[in-house]
Amino acid sequence: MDVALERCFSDRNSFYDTMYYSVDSGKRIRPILAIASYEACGGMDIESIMPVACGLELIHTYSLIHDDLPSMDNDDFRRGKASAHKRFSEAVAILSGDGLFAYAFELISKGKEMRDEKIAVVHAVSEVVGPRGVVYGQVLDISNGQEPNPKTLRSIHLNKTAKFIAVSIKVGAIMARAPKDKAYTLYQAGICLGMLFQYTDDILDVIGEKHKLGKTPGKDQACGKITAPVVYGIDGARFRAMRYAALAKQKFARYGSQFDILAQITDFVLNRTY
Ligand code: GRG
Repeated sequence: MDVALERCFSDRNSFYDTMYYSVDSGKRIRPILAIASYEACGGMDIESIMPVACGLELIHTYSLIHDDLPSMDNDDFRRGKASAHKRFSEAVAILSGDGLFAYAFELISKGKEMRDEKIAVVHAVSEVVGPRGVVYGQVLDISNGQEPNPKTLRSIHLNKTAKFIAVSIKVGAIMARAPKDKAYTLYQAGICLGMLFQYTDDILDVIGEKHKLGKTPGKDQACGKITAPVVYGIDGARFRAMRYAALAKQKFARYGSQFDILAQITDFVLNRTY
């Protein structure tokens, strides 16, 4: 994955180096999910899913750059190093995010083969990262004065994180030409995995270590965020995380042992320390 991403940024103008600074490192969960789902759905041509997988990582990186900006979460540390606005400037960080967002769709849509599938991927991804997904989730996340209750929490987690993780799995199914109902069920499994992902993110913000996380823990509490530990307590959050993991695995298991890898990724997310 890292090599494929590196290739997307080599031999281009110097701004690609600036953008690559933020892309370099990270867990690569979203592209890994796309590839795992593609292969589990019977996809055989890794070259066809790779640009889609890279595009997902670029969109995710864009969201991290903008999330760290002083006007958003104001975080100086990301992926174990200075965040983009600290390393460059706020203006360059904003432009890096903008550049990555556009470049992602260029990569996804490039080439004459599999036009219909690529259009479906562009549609599915743009739907969940926009005002009915990540952007909306971020608006909720930075809004003050909301009631810290289960409903608000679910809405933030679902939009900010879960839909994007779910679509990463769905696009693997689309590129493998899986039946629509299978892609839909996998998306639902991905929602459970995505909720689990944000639960563990919230928990790690309380109990995680900076050198492992590569980002600053304790930010949620400092910013008065509505998180799973705030709403349910640490033990309640852990319990619910386990329930989401079990639900996700149950849905993956429906499609047989080819999907074991997605169950294993679910366990990794449940037990992660970074
Ligand atoms: C339109 C995509 C888009 C963004 C604009 C700034 C913004 C709106 C949204 C921020 C969304 C955000 C940062 C959600 C948090 C999701 C999350 C848990 C991020 C951490 O992901 P990891 O742990 O990070 O996968 P690494 O560094 O490992 O890739």
